[in-house]
Amino acid sequence: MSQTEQIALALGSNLGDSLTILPQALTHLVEKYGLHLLTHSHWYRTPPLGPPQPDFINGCALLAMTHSPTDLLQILLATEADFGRIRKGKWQPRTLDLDIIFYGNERIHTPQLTIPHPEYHRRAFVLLPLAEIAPDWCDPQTGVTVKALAQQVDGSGIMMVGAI
Ligand code: A4P
Ligand code: MG
Repeated sequence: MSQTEQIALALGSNLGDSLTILPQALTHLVEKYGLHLLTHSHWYRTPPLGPPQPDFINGCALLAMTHSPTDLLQILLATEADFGRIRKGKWQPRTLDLDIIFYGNERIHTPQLTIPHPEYHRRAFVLLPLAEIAPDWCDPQTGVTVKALAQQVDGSGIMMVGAI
């Protein structure tokens, strides 16, 4: 059995009933795949980064599990598919996007997986919810805390919408 790792997950949705889909996706990860949910953030309505498309609902969660990074990615891709995600190309509206931000203290660079997530440190829609639940988590590459990164991004237009 591998050792237990803590992971930080970013969740996003801008198609369908996003405020129902996101908490259901967390329940799915627990009930179908045995991941242990430690905590999750509030849900936030966020303006789209990139081409014009509907606003997103975003949030973050901390989970514990013994899966390897590649097994975890397969679980996340299968969960996205279970929630009706159809891949039509980059930056298309989606019912569910699950991105691994941190996997313990590991740094991973393979064709399939980059951890820490390569863009998270620029994205207010990840950093604001993540700073709620993991302000002191240090980026394994730079040593900078989530709280410090969150203070450097422009969070205008981002609104908390959901109850915990
Ligand atoms: N992959 C590599 N590293 C990771 C990782 N750390 N976590 C690979 C998860 N996946 C990772 O993902 C494509 C492949 O990335 C995966 O199969 C895996 O092998 P995808 O979800 O199909 O691709 P995508 O999401 O369409 O493209 P991309 O580049 O991941 O888009 P982003 O960067 O996720 O951006 N605006 C707001 N406000 N909120 C959002 O959530 N999201 C996007 C999508 C654009 N604008 C947004 C939001
Ligand atoms: Mg993704």
